Amino acid sequence: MRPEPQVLAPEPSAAGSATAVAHPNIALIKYWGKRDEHLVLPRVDSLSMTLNVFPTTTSVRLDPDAARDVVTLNGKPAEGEALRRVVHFLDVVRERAGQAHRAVVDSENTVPTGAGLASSASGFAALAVAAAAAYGLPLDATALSRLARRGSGSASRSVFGGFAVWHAGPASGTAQEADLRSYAEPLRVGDLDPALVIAVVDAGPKPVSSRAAMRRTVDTSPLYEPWAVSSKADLDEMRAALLAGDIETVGEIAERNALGMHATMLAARPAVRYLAPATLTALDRVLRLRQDGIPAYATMDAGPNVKVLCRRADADRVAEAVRDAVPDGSVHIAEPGPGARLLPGDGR
Ligand code: 2P0
Repeated sequence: MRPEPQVLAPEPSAAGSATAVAHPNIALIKYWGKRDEHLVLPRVDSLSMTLNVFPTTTSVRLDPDAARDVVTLNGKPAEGEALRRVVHFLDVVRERAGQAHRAVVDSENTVPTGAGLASSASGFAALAVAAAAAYGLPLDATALSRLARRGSGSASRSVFGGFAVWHAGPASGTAQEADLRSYAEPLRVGDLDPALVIAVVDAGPKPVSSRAAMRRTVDTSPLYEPWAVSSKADLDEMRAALLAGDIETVGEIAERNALGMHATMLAARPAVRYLAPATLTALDRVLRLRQDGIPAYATMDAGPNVKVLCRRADADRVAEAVRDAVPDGSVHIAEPGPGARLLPGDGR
């Protein structure tokens, strides 16, 4: 599998409007912890696979007469923290473009309602590509990744299809240097033919936002620093295993990296626990699959859902094995998907 040569970079849009689509990504080496909240600079490098399911489609139209941004998410007016984050992101774009016009943003996200799967990665990747085009910022893929990062860290990786690494950037030096050097780039991998089986555990809303949970973990967990150190080694080993097309080693590293991340949260004060009983049942099923000779490895993010990395040829069997672990949820099979792109014209 080859990395995409480049993401379709937006052309400056004379019309002041653009529509873009982006897909979520799942990290195999996790992003957990920031060193700069304002610039969204992470403490560790991370590595992910962009999915071919659950796209977000977002249109941005400049409105010279409007006094404020109007944001619609899945047909409903955005409010509170969701609105604040989009307006803040548009402010970053406006400052770069030297423009003051407010915008009308309309975003449709296809993640099943209540699935608890992160939509901020696909959401801010699509918004970055659409807003850059609408405001006439001629950004290449690297600059779009850097920009998407300002909305949500994981969005920097959804700018690219397939596998991507997000560089944390230098820990010392000026903020400007750090900002410039923290972006994702596509990663060359060997012959893997992977799938991610997503077991959705229906457990209601998150107890703590990932942003707040990260902060608490970095500030209070005695296990955070050791995990961050081991994550560096995990990334180096993961790169080699991906290049070699060695799905067993890729899976082993991904699973230990994710469990380690959850250990850092469990040791935070007070603890952050996203894993639910059904999560552990699903993990047992994954272990049993391995005992039966099927290479299947689990990863979990800031929620109870389990994503199982396996060979595409084994995905149906893996899906069957985890289905009864999530009686109230659903199971989906995803493969590597495309990077963020502008849709032609201004339409959907
Ligand atoms: C990841 N997660 O690497 C990690 C693993 C969750 C667990 O990226 O604060 O929504 O907007 O930068 O990107 C979730 O964090 O956080 C996330 P912000 P984001 O996928």
